[in-house]
Amino acid sequence: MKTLRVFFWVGLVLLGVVLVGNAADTDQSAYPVQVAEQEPRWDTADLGGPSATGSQKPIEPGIWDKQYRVWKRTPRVEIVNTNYSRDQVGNAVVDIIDKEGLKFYFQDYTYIPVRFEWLEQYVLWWKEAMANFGIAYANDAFDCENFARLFKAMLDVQIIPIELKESKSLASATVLVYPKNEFGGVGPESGTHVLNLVGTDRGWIIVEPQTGAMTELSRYPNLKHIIGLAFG
Ligand SMILES: [Ca+2]
Repeated sequence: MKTLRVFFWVGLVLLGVVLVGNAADTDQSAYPVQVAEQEPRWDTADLGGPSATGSQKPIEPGIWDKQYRVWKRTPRVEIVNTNYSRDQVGNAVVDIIDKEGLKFYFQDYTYIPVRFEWLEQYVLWWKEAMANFGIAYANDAFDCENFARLFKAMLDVQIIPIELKESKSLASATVLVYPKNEFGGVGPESGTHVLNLVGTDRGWIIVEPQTGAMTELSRYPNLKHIIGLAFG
């Protein structure tokens, strides 16, 4: 009987250990892990912001041209035979915006404009590509700066087939702005907005990549609210 009693107590203690262990495991695996709010330890420019919204038509995937049964390429880029240094680009844009404290980001040294008619064709292709590829607004996940970066990247890549004697890139930039006034179906809104700027033989052209709207930089209704420009 004594042996049985010892087994009973040992069994009870082991059961207790198992139960307590399980309870601890449950606590440790609790999801989601709560992380205390932290103050950011870096300086940040607000690079995003609310942007155009609106219901989207159902997307037809692919950029297959049903009429010609081919993948539609971009219209071949037509460049202007003029080189601008980054200083010339910056000064020309500053003269038009005429505002203190503009921020410029240049990664290259020499820039070439495109023909305005080509830009018009490219924007038409871009609008069709957006519809066919399903490039659509999705809150922060794909909003103004995402549209602007993709528009710029797709435009910049057009230079690759062109034989160039010197190192240069297309004169295109993303523009960070406070959208105080409506332009191209976007705004007015609080926060910040990002859209595109392209150098052409008819001057600097603002493009709203979400809608394809275009205007001369000097006529852009938020000209005085531009914060900075990022060139390639
Ligand atoms: Ca975003």
